[in-house]
Amino acid sequence: MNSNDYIALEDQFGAHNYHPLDVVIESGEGVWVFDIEGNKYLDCLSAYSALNQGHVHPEILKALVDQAQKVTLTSRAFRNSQLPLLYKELSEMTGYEMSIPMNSGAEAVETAIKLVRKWAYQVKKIPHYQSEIIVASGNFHGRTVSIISFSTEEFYRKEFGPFTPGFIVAQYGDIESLKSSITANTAAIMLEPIQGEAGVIIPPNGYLKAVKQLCEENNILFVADEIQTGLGRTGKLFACDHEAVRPDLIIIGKALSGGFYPVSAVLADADIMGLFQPGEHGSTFGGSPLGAAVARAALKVIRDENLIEKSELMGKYFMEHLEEIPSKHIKEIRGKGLLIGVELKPEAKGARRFCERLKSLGILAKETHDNVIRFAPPLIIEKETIDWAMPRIAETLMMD
Ligand code: IF1
Repeated sequence: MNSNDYIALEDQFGAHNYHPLDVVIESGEGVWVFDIEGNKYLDCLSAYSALNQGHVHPEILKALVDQAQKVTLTSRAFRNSQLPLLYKELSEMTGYEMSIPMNSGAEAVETAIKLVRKWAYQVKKIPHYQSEIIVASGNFHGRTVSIISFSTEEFYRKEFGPFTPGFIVAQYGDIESLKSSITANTAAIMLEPIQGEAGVIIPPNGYLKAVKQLCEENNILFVADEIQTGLGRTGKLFACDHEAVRPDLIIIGKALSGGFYPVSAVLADADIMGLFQPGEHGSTFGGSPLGAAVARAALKVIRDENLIEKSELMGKYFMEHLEEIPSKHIKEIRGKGLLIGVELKPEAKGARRFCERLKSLGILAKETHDNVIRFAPPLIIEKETIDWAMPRIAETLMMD
């Protein structure tokens, strides 16, 4: 079977909820992936930052195989010997007293919403069921019905209603808009410190600090969705660290497993996380020994290989070289660490054709919101690899 055969199978038997580039990946190693025909590509998407540690990292693979040979799933009806160690290591690494394990990012966001609402009624004493969560325009937090209920992207919501109430949308990056959205029933403000899917949108300097202060003044929880930006992607452990802001809740996922197995979590201190009582929330696979072992190894790789510092250094190097490309199509280059967006002018006729061209030159990147090319390679990327990629990226951006 060649790539076209696989594509035909997918089109016939699979739901058409994606429009992927036509590259059929068969294997991966580090920053590279290989298609059915044996072509080699530099992965500049990293599965939307789930592969910060690179493809098939040998240490995470070993943890997965070793644990899979012992026990994979216990359910939370019983305890297992991996989860407590993950809890402890997460706490030591992040400074949060407690965490709760889930699987997908969306599930962890749902978990944070439930926890915030419980806090609203039990601690803030908001009348039942009046609590409100303020979110940002352009947000992306996942695909569940409650989460799309507060998406501002019509396409993600259209014909999926009725929707979940209790969410108020404020303008992202605009502190005044947040202020005017606060009521006596506001339980939390939830946002991405950098908006990934909206096109690598970085809020004005000082915004996160101002959000945190606003929350403190009004007895509101600050929830940061760091599913995409966390665990080193932006050159700090968390993107909020760039402004020395400590949210009340942090949601992580993606790179928490280095791409092996869906593992997500919500982090908080005991005064908040302690509100969940037995039976009030859970998941069959969340906190499984397999997931916990994989997550422990994934975190260890981030520490042992200094991926946070590498992300900062290589991100700078990548951006500097991008900025040297004299392309008439570029409107703006923005990013932090290795989360980089190249916004093209509307006249460039869309980012998709540039991603297609990059693919033909051996680089996989994905357009977001029509006009932005996102570059987010694994954090293990070396200078030499960026040097290899840059002439190809330049050639692509210089085309007519
Ligand atoms: C898809 C986008 C990225 C996320 C943040 C929660 C979630 C995500 C900040 C949910 C997920 C993904 C999902 C993926 C594409 C992707 C994406 F383009 F759609 F927006 F990364 F930029 N919070 N982001 O970025 O996590 O439930 O998927 O584990 O195909 O939907 P999940």
